[in-house]
Amino acid sequence: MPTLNEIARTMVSNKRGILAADESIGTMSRRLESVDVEPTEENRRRYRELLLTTPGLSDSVSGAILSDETFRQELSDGTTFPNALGERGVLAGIKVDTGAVPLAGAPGEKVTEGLDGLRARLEEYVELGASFTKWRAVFSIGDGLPSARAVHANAHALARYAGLCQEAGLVPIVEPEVVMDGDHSLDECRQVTTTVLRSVFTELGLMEVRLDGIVLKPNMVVAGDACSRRPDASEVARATVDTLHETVPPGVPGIAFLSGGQTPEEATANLAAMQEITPLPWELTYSFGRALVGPALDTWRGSDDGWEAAQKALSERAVANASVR
Ligand code: 5MM
Repeated sequence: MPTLNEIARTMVSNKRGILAADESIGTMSRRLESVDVEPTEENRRRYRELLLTTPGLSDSVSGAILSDETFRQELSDGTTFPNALGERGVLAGIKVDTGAVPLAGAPGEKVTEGLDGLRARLEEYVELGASFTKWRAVFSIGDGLPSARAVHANAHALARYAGLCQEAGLVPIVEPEVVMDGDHSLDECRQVTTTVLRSVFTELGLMEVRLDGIVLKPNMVVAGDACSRRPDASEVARATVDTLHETVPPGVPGIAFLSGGQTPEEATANLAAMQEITPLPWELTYSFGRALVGPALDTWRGSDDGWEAAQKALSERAVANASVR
């Protein structure tokens, strides 16, 4: 049995990254509707089959994060999704949070739930073939936001989740996302990301989570999507790496960024600019969702005729991100 550290290092090394295909049923249904595909269980399954059977996927992708629905589904040939990934040399991951809900007393802010019964769910996911897990907390930047209580509640939940996963032999991806929505500057994003990451690592420490057995999945430090000044890739890279140096202990094996609404090209360029800053104590790679699968979904549009072209579109993005080192 590989150790937590060995699994974590496999997830972030050798130029490979992690495919985030764990959209909840609601999010995936909306994405299918956006390309005129009926949001049925079977269409969600077909789309995930398309992504995960892409030829050569394991050259650039070390692991794929799935949702509970997909984890229990099968390819057309009857192989379960976790087994199909294993056969292709890709680790199977499972999103185990149950979503973000409004946080009491904190208007406009959310706390991620899913701790109740998590120990038993993790045991089942291990049986089904999971090697790692994911939990995402979201933080908005705004007037007085994020509040101290939202930062603390979410960091505490992330640490409790991470502890339970390690107890079950699963590597937790710890995903605190400061979202891009808003007109905040790069510097404001940097300040909030610093506060959030400091709180997350304080809580991980209190919970005695082994830092060599996690993967951190943060946002890049970028300006809000409505900010008039658009920092270039070198500014984003410098601000992000400086923030990580201030907050992330060197014992963490790797950092796999979310894309957060950046275009595929922006996300790749920002990652490439970070790879030019050396030396770094951690591996830096990608765990993109939309920036990896967006072009494939747009190409497929539910048609069997578009299947191969869609797989090629995914492959191109994965290779582009894996080639930046
Ligand atoms: C793929 O989307 C993930 C699940 O989102 P919901 O549970 O809200 O449907 C999401 O956590 C994703 O893994 C991260 O946000 C990274 O995706 P992006 O598109 O930001 O790279």
